[in-house]
Amino acid sequence: MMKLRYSPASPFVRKVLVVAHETGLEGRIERIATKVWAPDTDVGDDNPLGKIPALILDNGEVLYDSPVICEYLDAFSGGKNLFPAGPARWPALRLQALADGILDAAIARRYESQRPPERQEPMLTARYANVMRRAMSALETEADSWGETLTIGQIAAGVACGYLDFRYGHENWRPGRPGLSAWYERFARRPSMQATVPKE
Ligand SMILES: N[C@@H](CCC(=O)N[C@@H](CS)C(=O)NCC(=O)O)C(=O)O
Repeated sequence: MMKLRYSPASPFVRKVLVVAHETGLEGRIERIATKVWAPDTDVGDDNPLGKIPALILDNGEVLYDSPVICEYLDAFSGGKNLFPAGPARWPALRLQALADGILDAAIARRYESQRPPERQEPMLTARYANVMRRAMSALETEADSWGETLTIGQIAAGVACGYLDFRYGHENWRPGRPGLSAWYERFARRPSMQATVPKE
C-alpha cells in the first residue's frame, strides 16, 4: 500500500486524490491524516518542506509535491495519459501551473487573514486577491477550448474552482465567467470530484 500524507481540506491533496480516482488507484493508497500546523507535527519526517501532500511509496521512497505525485500515479497506472506526451504536454502542464497558482494565492491570502488584524498587510492581501481574480479570468478565456480529453490541467482547474467555493464561497467567482461556470458545473459531477469534496 502506498501512503498519502493527507488532510480533507487541502486542495493539493484533493488534486492527488482526483488523479487516484481517475486512474483507478484509489484503493491502493492509505491515507495518513496530517496536521501541518500542529506544533508536534511529524510531516517533516517525510517532506522537509513541511507540506502536504507527500506520497510514501512501497519501497519507502517519498514523492512531493502534488505535480510530481500526480505524474507518478498517472505513469504507475499506465493508461490514462493525464500528462500527455508530445505537443499537448505543455499546455496541460501550464494549465496545471495556472490552477496551482490560484491555490497558492488563495491559501496565502487565507493564512494572512488568520493573523491578528494589526499584523495583517493589506497590500499582500490585495496582491493575492488580484492573482486569484486574474488567473480565474485566464481560466475563463480558455475553458471553452478544453476538449473532452481529460488532462492534469483540467483536474487542477476543477480543484481550484472547488477550493474557491469552499473557502471563498461568499465571493462567488462565477459572475462574468460563463464558460468556466458551465464547464465546472459538468466537471464537478465526475465521480472523482464527488468523492473528494473538501471538508473542514
Ligand atoms: N506546491 C505544493 C503546495 C502544497 C501546499 O501548499 N500544501 C499546504 C496545504 S494545502 C500546506 O501543506 N501548507 C503548509 C505550509 O505552507 O507550511 C504542492 O503542489 O503539493
